[in-house]
Amino acid sequence: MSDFQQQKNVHYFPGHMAKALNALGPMVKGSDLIVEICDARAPFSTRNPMLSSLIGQKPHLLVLSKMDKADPLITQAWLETFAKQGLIAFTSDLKHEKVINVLLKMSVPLVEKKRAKEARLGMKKQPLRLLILGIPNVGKSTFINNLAGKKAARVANRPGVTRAEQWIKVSSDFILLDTPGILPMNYPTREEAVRLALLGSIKEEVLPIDDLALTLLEFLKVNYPSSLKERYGLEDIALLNEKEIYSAICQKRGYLLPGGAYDESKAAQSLIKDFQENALGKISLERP
Ligand SMILES: Nc1nc2c(ncn2[C@@H]2O[C@H](COP(=O)(O)OP(=O)(O)OP(=O)(O)O)[C@@H](O)[C@H]2O)c(=O)[nH]1
Ligand SMILES: [Mg+2]
Repeated sequence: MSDFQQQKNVHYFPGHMAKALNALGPMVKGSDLIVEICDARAPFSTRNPMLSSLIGQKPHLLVLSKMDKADPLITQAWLETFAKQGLIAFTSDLKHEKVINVLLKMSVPLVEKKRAKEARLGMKKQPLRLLILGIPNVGKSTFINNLAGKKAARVANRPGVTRAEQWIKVSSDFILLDTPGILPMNYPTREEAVRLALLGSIKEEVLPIDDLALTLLEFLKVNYPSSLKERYGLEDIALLNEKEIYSAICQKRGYLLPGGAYDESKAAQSLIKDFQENALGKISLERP
């Protein structure tokens, strides 16, 4: 068994996923609209395909977070793909854009039934109860803060949810569960696990950093050669193998070990950091 397989077994023991999903049942039950968040740079790996069976017929909206970090053309292609699947989705920079208006607009078709029922019963329009769901690090808390802001008023517990959880009144349209539901990760393949680690959803320590960087480098070489060229001042990237690219980075940056050999580990680390901080530009790791 490879190191990764062994680690995988530690982190993804059987039954874990079903248990984690089932635990979300009461939260789902108590809400009107599920807001699933995934990372726009890898909307496949950062979603859990089991979610749809958990939420059944509940209205469901998908947010592709970190728009500011993702390749805009690829994000657009993802949105079109989701639209074809009948899944309402939008993308956002949750750190800098207010989401309430887009949320309001997107939720209209999803809650027609609820609104029709209220009208039939002569009831006033009730605020929608939102539940935020997503795997680790996709932006769930940022989304909640974005909506609720600092002035968020806490409203009483509602039946069906754990006492520790509070509903926050956002506006006359929305109330929000203050704790997001953490979705378990799908059992990732090695390739998916690398992406999840690069995006911070799996602890980087789970995979050797040199492996992460090498996979990233191979990917960038094929998909974003000009970003590599520009960032590190490289020529004819197609003619260089990975080791030669590392050497070139070390040379440009002065990453040398005592004795003068190239410090490839340092080049690997800075490659990952550059990707994560968008020093290589807007990069998506998965296309539809
Ligand atoms: N650039 C950018 N950063 C974002 C965006 N959304 C979230 N982040 C950042 O991503 C990181 C994770 O965001 P959180 O809101 O803590 O994610 P979470 O899903 O609550 O994470 P856990 O609680 O660990 O599961 C933080 O550093 C956020 O600032 C976004 O749209 N754009
Ligand atoms: Mg959080």
